[in-house]
Amino acid sequence: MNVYETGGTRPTALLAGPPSDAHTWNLLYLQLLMTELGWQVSNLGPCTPVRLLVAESARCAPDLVVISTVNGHGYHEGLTLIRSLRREAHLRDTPIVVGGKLGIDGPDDGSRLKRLRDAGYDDVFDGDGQVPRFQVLLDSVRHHARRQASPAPAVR
Ligand code: B12
Repeated sequence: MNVYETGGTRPTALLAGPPSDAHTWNLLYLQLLMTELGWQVSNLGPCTPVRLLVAESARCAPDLVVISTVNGHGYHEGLTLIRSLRREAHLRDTPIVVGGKLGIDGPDDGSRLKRLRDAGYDDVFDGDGQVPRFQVLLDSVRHHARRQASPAPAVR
């Protein structure tokens, strides 16, 4: 069980690029950012097969799964990917987010983002300038995970 206090275990994240996406520096950037913020990050790298993502998340039960994609296939591939992940019992309630450059015509009017959320992402970070909002999400997941990790007070 994770205990996110001094000396305890840090919150954990699985980070991956989807199967078609060969870009790497986006993943390294996020890995460094999250590590600096106190997370323990397992970076599965670019072009991560869905089977590997499913198997690794079963093995390490992360507090958060982060999908980063910049090659422009993010909307379409992101939909297929989240449907596959949410079919797995162990990933039904895990926070999963996607971000990067999701399309090829810039951030959209919101309708594609809504489809991604409706399909199962907890949040979507499309386009530049999303990192501050992502940090808020990280804080919120960390607090939630810490509450779950704390034993309930004894009732007398
Ligand atoms: C280097 C590069 C490549 C290299 C990648 C090498 C490697 N091993 O990484 C190579 C040559 C392989 C490549 C290939 C392609 N690329 Co390229 N590539 C780039 C380039 C020049 C730099 C990317 C980079 O490293 N940036 C540095 C990192 C740190 O920044 P970043 O990726 O933008 O990530 C930031 C944000 O997006 C954000 N972010 C990313 N993910 C997430 C997730 C979350 C949760 C959050 C909050 C934020 C976030 O945070 C990061 C820091 O700010 C960009 C153009 C550019 N100047 O950005 C094009 C670019 C990404 N490529 C592009 C394209 C189209 C391709 C190809 C399809 C080209 C082709 N026709 O073959 C292929 C796709 C290959 C594939 N299978 O994926 C387009 C994508 C278009 C779009 N989405 O609008 C870009 C934007 C170029 C362009 N202007 O058209 N590419």
